[in-house]
Amino acid sequence: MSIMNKKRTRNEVRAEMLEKGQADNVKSTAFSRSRDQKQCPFGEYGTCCKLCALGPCRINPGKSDSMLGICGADADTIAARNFARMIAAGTAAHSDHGRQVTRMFLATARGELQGYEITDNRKLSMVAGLYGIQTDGKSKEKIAEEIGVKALAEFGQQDGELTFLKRAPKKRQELWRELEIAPRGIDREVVELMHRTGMGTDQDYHNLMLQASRCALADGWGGAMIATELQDILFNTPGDLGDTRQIVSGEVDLGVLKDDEVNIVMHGHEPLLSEVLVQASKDPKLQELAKSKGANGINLAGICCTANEVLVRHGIPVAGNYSQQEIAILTGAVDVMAVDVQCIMEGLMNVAQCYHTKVITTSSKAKLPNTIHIELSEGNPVETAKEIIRIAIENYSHRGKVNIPSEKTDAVVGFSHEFINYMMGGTYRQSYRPLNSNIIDGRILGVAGVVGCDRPYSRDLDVHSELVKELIANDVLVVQTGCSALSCAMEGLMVPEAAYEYAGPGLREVCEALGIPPVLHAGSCVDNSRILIALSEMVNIGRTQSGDIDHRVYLGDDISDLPVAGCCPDWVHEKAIAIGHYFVASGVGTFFGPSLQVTNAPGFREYLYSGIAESLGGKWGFGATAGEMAGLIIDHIKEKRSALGLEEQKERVLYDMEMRRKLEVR
Ligand code: BF8
Ligand code: SF4
Repeated sequence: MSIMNKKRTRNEVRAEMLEKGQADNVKSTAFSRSRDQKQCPFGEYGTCCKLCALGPCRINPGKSDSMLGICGADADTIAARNFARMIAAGTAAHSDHGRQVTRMFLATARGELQGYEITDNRKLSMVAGLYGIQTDGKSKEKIAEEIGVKALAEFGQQDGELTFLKRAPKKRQELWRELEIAPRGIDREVVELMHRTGMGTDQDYHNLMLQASRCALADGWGGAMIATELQDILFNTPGDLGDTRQIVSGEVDLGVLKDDEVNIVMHGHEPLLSEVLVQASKDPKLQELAKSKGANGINLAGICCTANEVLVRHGIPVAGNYSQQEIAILTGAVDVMAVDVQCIMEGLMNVAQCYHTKVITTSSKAKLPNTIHIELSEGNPVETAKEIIRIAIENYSHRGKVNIPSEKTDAVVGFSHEFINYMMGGTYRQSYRPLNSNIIDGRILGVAGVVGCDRPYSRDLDVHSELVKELIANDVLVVQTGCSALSCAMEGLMVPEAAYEYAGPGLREVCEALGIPPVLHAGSCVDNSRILIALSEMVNIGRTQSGDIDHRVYLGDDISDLPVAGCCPDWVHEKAIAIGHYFVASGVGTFFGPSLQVTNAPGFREYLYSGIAESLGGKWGFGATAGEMAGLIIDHIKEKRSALGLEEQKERVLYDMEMRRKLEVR
């Protein structure tokens, strides 16, 4: 396996494809539109309010102390309401995904749905245990049905607490209860936050952020976690395949598209669609049909988070991340792009119209004009998948000029919480103990979760890999999800060899011993919930059964004590803000860039960057560049280390301009 199989930088490839687009009469792409759009400073700095028809009211940068909206709202209130509404929207997105998965899970358990089955028995019994379901003598379908009923009820629950909160360290749970931010029901927290951010309701941003925290926690420990766990039961936990455990490898980047095969690109988020497409594509009749049309086979590739889902479970190749969705079509080789929900650019249609590509929508929640709509059937999803594949096969012969860049990279992926546990200790001694002890002895400085979106800007350096390379050079183990993970995979950071090339000596030694990359791909954006569980586990093993500290592995009693950080270096979607805030409310220092839409609200901004830590332990931070974010993360981890009394063994490896220049994007 080579990490050096790229001839050109991603920027060069992109430039060539965008030129092809121009020649093919594509009017615009996100790259050209992002040059044409001038961002409004009021929105960018967080102080535009359009909550009511007296506005929009805008607080002028520089005059924010004196200016007020017509109702009297100040810059801090306006920015806080905008911020909180993003949290509500992000929570709604992940949780509605979780709800859909739960509905399909329940239908599968009841035998009402063909194409899915209850696959991961280990996770089935673990989740049953959490819900207090007695499993003795029951079939797996019966257990799953009981789980499905309980999980579905949590969306509409009015009182009490979400079940998965009890997976957090005890001290964290107590803090949530003390602050009265333990989420009661998923939908309730979203609705209440929407209510409280409306005109004339909650105008104390401290109070508002309490509800924003409760809502975000309903995402991370609720909707998103339910999505992850039930998807795992249906489709297998990445890296944990019943009796065998193995990580998978896959290829990433435009070079995965094939000249001589029918290319179907799956784009969106819910693996309900992509999983049945994977199954259906193996149907010998469809393979035959493809051959009869002159194609050598059927090639599936993913975009965005649904790509992550099938990459980490099956090694299905990935054509790209968010910013690459239009570029995939520019190759002229995409016969069908099948989409479900979230992060689907409306601009796809303009591009697709210049090619033979058919865009097929599959969810009643997300239709695009001038596309084919084939609803993912709630009765027989495999039939829907076959229909989509047949359309792609029929469309194969309509291709015009095709130009598929040869560039692609290998990635070793599938580092679920369960697999990390196993890889550290083997089958009989599964544990995070080796991770904690490597942190204590300084081989690993700490752990950073680098997650989220990527923006369609042309740039010489890729912000994700630039940041991650600096972190691993400083012995920070990196765990990734979302489009950021795909960016680093495309830059060759997810193969074991990357440890030799980029990791600091301590981290390199650990990676070498375990045969793992220094950057671990844990899945899609809802799979950030896996990171919450991993962090809880790092805390929980610090004490023995009887409650005594085990000094060999003790890293504090709460997530907020751990030498870890979160980062979303290139956020786009509101979902990223919801994720950021559930990490903060879980006790993690979380750093975003290259903007944060709170700049011109000094009181609220300072509250997010420091004041909020007094109650939640976690806080927000902002860095405009990869270097700034890396610095903030490393400083934060070092602060946590010194609070734990861990001796500092080394200085930060600073990436100066010279070193940055050497980090050329492959
Ligand atoms: O849910 S990372 S651009 S695809 S929002 Fe969207 Fe952002 Fe990508 Fe995944 Ni997550
Ligand atoms: Fe203006 Fe207040 Fe209405 Fe916002 S809620 S638009 S600040 S009047």
